Amino acid sequence: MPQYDLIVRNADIATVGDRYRADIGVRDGRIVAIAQGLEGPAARELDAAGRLVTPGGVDGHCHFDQPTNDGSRYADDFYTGTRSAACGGTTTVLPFALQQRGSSIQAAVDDYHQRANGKAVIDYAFHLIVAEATKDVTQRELPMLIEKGYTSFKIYMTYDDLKLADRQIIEVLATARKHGAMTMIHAENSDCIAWLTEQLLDAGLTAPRYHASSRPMAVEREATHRAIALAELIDTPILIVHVSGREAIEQIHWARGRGLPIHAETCPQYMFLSAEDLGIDPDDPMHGARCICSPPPRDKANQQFIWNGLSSGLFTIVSSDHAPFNMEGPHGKRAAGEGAAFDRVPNGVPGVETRLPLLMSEGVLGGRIDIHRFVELTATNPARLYGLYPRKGTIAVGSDADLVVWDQFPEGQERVLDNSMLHHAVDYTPYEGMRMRAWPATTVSRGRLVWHEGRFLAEAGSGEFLPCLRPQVPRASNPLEKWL
Ligand code: DUC
Ligand code: ZN
Ligand code: ZN
Repeated sequence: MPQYDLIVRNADIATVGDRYRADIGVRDGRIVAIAQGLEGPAARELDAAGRLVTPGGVDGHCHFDQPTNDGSRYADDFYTGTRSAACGGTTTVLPFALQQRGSSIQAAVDDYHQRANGKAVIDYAFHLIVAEATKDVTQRELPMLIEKGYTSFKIYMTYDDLKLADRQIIEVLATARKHGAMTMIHAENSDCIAWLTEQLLDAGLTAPRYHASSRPMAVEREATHRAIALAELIDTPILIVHVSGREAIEQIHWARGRGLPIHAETCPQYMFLSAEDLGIDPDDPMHGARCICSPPPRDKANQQFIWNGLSSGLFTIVSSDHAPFNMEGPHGKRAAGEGAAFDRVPNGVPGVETRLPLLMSEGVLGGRIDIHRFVELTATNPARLYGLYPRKGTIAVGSDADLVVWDQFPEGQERVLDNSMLHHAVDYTPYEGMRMRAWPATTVSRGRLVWHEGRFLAEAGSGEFLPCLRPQVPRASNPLEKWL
């Protein structure tokens, strides 16, 4: 019997701390040896030929088959969503089990398992969305679910059917502190958005580009500051999700200076899109709807602030916030009708497959971040934050054999991004036409080649559910003061 199921030979291995040339031996889905000149035999050998090999990506924020209540429908289910992730080098995803108001979180978890079961092609864990923070939820359900491996939850400061009042946010944060969970916060001021939206609609300003006017940076800045203040009061870590702009970044920088355990996520849409992408195409007034997401992409100058936050260490993770709606058909961006006002367009952009290639191309090969920071932002830190490290997020003996072997394209031979190259079920990509300097040649998920030489190879249902441990980050800024 061969000693290894797979050996990846001549890998240029990059982790957060190291870079070296070695062979990687895999047995039963795990890395069991890393050495130069590893002796076989192996059932299969893959020659990386000196190419860069990074840990499989961990996408800490994506939406697949999430229930909606406005007639829209997410284009990707767990099969197409995880297929797309795998083809873009991601081997673990964390989508959201959404609590419906009037219902329990357990019901949402049960429903979401049904949706994932038999479909996912790579491993997955669930975040919980807490839409109603009753006493039963904060004192019974969340503690019970945390014990079962659902150790992170998202709460919203906006969206009428999801938003929590400050008092409820405090209750959730206190539960997170007591039981060691991570709270992810969508930080935008709901009342400001409602008022600005009303003014814009009253003035007849309904086109997609007014989405950005209805949610300016101050709206995000205020809510980010408030979230930080509430987390400081409870003395618990939080993650501000999808940070879009320099004004929110300033708040996070300020909080870090105070020693507060505030973590921050950003997404490719804030590095590569701008408010101009919401602009009007004379031939299709809905064209800009493809880039409607919240918070919205900002002015072009803002992109540099995001890059600065990535290189300086301000951002903890880069996620896709993959929220896939088709442009065509009755359940996508036009669900409220042709020419519907911006506030009725489903929010979100697809990006689970392009997250890693974009950051490798423009971040690492573009000289903005080094390869170690790339690994930290896209794999190691999300795994740590959500209690999956070191099983996921690194290349080490004992870790799952989740790997990406990279192709790089020299100047002049870049691959031009086209939606037909992608494996999601969405009819567009907001990054159409971008010149890619790198793309995964092979993705390995628990020792299986799931993407190789341009072919998707995994079986529906071969991904496994991952119960999460507690976040591996400091639990409080002042752990000596245990007053809760
Ligand atoms: N904003 C969110 O908060 N979630 C999904 C997509 C989006 O744009
Ligand atoms: Zn959000
Ligand atoms: Zn989201």
